Amino acid sequence: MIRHAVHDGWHLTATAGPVPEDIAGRTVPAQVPGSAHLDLLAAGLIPDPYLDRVEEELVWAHRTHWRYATTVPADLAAAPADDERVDLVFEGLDTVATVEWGGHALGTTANMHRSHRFDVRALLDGAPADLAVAFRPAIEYAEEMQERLGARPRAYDHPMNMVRKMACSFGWDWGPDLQTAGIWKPVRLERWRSARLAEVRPLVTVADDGTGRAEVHAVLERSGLGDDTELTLTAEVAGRRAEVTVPAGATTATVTVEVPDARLWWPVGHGDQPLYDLAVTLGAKDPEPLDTYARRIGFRTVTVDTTPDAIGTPFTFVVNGKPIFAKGANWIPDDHFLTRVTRERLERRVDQALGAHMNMLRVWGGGIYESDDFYDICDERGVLVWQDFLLACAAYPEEAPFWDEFEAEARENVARLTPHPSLALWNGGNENLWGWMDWGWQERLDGRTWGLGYYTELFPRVVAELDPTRAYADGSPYSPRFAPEDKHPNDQDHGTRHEWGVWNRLDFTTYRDHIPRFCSEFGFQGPPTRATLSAWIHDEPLSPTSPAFLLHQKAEDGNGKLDRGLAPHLPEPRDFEEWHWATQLNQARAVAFGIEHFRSWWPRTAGALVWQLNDCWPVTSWAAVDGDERPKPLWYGLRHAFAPRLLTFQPREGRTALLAVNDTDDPWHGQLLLRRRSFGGEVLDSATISLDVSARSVAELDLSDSLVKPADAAREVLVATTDGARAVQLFAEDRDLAYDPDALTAEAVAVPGGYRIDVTATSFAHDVAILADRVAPDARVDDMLVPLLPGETHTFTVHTDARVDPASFTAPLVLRSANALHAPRRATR
Ligand code: BMA
Repeated sequence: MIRHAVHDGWHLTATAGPVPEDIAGRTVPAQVPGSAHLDLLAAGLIPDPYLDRVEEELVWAHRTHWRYATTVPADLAAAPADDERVDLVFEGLDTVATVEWGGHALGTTANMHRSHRFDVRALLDGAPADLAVAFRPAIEYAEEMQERLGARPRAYDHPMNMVRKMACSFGWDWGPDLQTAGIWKPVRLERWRSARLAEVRPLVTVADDGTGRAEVHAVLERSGLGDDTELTLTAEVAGRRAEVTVPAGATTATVTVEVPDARLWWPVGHGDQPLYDLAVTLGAKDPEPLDTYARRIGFRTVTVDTTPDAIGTPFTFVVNGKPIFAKGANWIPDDHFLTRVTRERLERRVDQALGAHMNMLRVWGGGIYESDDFYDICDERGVLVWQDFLLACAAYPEEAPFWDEFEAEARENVARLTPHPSLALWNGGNENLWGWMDWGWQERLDGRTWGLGYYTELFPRVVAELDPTRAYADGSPYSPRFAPEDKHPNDQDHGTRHEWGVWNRLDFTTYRDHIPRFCSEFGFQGPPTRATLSAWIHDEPLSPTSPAFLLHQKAEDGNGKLDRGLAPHLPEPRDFEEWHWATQLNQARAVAFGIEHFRSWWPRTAGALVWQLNDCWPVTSWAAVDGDERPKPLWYGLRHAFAPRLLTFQPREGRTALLAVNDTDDPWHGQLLLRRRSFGGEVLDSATISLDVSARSVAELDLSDSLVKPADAAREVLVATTDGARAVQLFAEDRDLAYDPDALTAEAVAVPGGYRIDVTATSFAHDVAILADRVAPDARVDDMLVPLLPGETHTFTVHTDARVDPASFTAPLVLRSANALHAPRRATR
C-alpha cells in the first residue's frame, strides 16, 4: 500500500450564487484540508468572520457554489501496473459535492461525517490529471430534501436535520451561522495490490484473571486484479504475536493477541493510563506487507450499570469493575472552522478539562465525530469519552438517502474508534427523545419518521455488531429500557437527565429540587473574558445590547436570562464592567451550586456533565473556557466544585448539614473546624468534629443549631475547614449582605514568569479574583473565587510574558470580589 497525500496546488473559485463582485469568479489559493471561508480570509477577500458583525456580511456564502481544483502531477497519476488498484480517498468532504477526475464525474457526496473512496485506476494514463471537487450549497440540498420528504421539527431555523453536515454549522445558541464548505479532511491516492485492510477493529477486553485480550477483527478488500491468494493477518502487542491465515477469497479475519497480567488503563484520578502499541499486518508471500495498521490500545473494561434499583434506573459508569462518578463537561467543536483545530489546541483544551478535575467529556451530537488526535489525547490523559451519534435537537427522516448515510457514518466511526480505551459510551443523540415527547413534534410530524429507528434499531445494531465491548444508550436524556412514552426520557429517577429549568426559567437554587441519576447537561451562561471581548467586539460604547455584542449572544432571550438569573443573588450592576464581572461570577456560582448538589448525592447520582467546556468562537455562552482559550471564572469554580475532596453545606431533612465528598481511593480522616463568624472576624460559635469518610464515598455531618443559625444573617459566615478543603456558607443572598466593599489590601511584585499578588482581607471577602487578562491578554492566574477571612492572606500567581506595572494587578477592575459589587457608585457612571 502506497499512500500519497493530494494536498498541493489546490485553488478555489466561487462559481455561482449571490457572491460579491470582487469575489465572484476569482480564483484563490486553497488550503487542503480547509474551507472556503478560510481561503477567502487568507486571500484578504473577507474580514475575519468572528469579528464584530462580519457573520451577517457573509450570509451570501450560504448559497454559494464553490469549486476546488488542482492538477495531480504525473508521478502521482502514473499509469497503474496490471494488478494495481488506485483509489482516490477523501476522508471528509463538507458536504454536498461532485468529484471530477480529468473531466469525468466520479460521484457525488452528501455526508461530511464519512469518507468517500473512488476507484480511479481506469483513468490514469501517466499524464497530469485535473482533479476538481464542486460543492453546492448544503442548505439548498437540505431544502430539497425537506421538500421531498416533508419538513421535520427542529430547534433552529435552518433545516440542519435534512443534510449530514455538522448541525451547528448552521448556527446554534452559542455558535455562528457560517455555513462552511470544503475538503475538510485529508485526501490521498492509495496504490495497492491484492488486498487492503478496509476496516480494522481491535476489541479490547480483560479477563477475570487479568489477561488482556485484543481481538482484532479485519475486513479486507480484494483488488479483483490478479490472483486472489491466501493471506496472513498478524497482530502484535507487547512482544506477543498472533497470526491467522486468510483463505483465498475470504474478506474477513480475526486474530487475537493475549497479554497476561496486562497493566490496566484507568480514568484519571483512579489510576494510570498505560497504553500498548498494537501493530496489525496484512501479508502475502512477499516480505513486504500488503497493508498495515498501528494504534495504541489500553486494557480496561467499561460498562454502564443500569440495573433497576429501589429508586429507579441508575446510570453509573463502571471501569474495571469499579463504579465511577463522572465529573465532566460537554464538548463542542473547538473552532467553528474545524480544520484550524490542531492537536496542540486539543491538548490545551483537554488539559483545561483535567485542570478542572474532570474525568469525562461528552462529544455532543450537534458537532462531529472528533479527530483521532482528540481520542488519543483522552487515552493518554485518562479522560473518558461519551460519544454521541450526530443528531441533535431535531426530528430526523429515516427515508432514503438518510438511512444509508447514517448507517455508513455509524459503521465507519464505530469501527474507527474501537482502539481507544477512553471511549466509554455510544449515545443515540441529543434531546431528540425529549423533543418528541415535549416539544410539540408529534402533532407536527403527523406520522412521519423522526429518527426512532436510528436510536432503537440502527445504532444499537451497529454497535452490537462492530463493537460489542461498548455500552449504548438511545439518547440523552434517556430512561434506559423505556420507550419515551412509557417513561419520560428526562425522568430524574431513570438514566440521564438534562437540567435546563435552571437557566431557562428557574433560579439556580432549584437544582436541589431534583436528584437525577446522572446529569448529562446543565449549565448557565456568562460572557467571555474581557480580553477576548476586546479582541473581537468593538462597539462604542460596549454594552450587553450593543450590536456586535448582541450578535455574539445567540441564546433566546440570553441577556434577559442572565439578568433574571443574577437579580435574586447579586446587587444590580451599574455599568458594563460590573455587569461583566457579576454575570461571570453568577455563572460560576450557579454551576458550582449544581455540581456540589449532584456530588453530594453519590452514589445515587453518578455523574455531572456541565454544559459546556469550550466555545467555537468568541461568544457569550455556557462555556468554562472562551473562544480564545481563556478560562472564565466558571473554570475556577469547576476546579473547586470538582476537587477530589469537597466540603459542601447542603440541606438535609430541613436542616443545614455538612457533606464531605471523598472521591479518592484513600479514606479521609481529620479534624474539621467549624466556625460561625462575623464578617469582622469575631468567632460567634465553633465546633470541632472528627472527619472519617471512606474511599469514594460521601459522609453527612449534622451541625448544631448554634452553628447554623445566625444572629445577624447579613453579617455572618459559617466556615468549615479541614486539611486541604474549606466550605463557606452565607445566611443571605449577596445582595442583602452587609459586605465591606473595601475589604481587601493587596501587594503585587514581579516574579520569574509573571507576578505574585498577596491579597489580605480586613473583613470577610467572598470570591476574590484577579482578572489578569485585563492587564495582559496572555496573563493567567492560578486560582480565583477564593473566600478570605479577616486577617487571611492569599497569594495569587499570574503567569504572563508581559512586563507591566505590578500594581496593575491590584487595580479595581482587576482585583475583584463579590464585595466589590457593593462598592459605592463610581463617578464614571
Ligand atoms: C442543550 C444542548 C444544546 C444547547 C444547550 C444550551 O440543549 O444540547 O443544544 O446549546 O442546551 O441551550
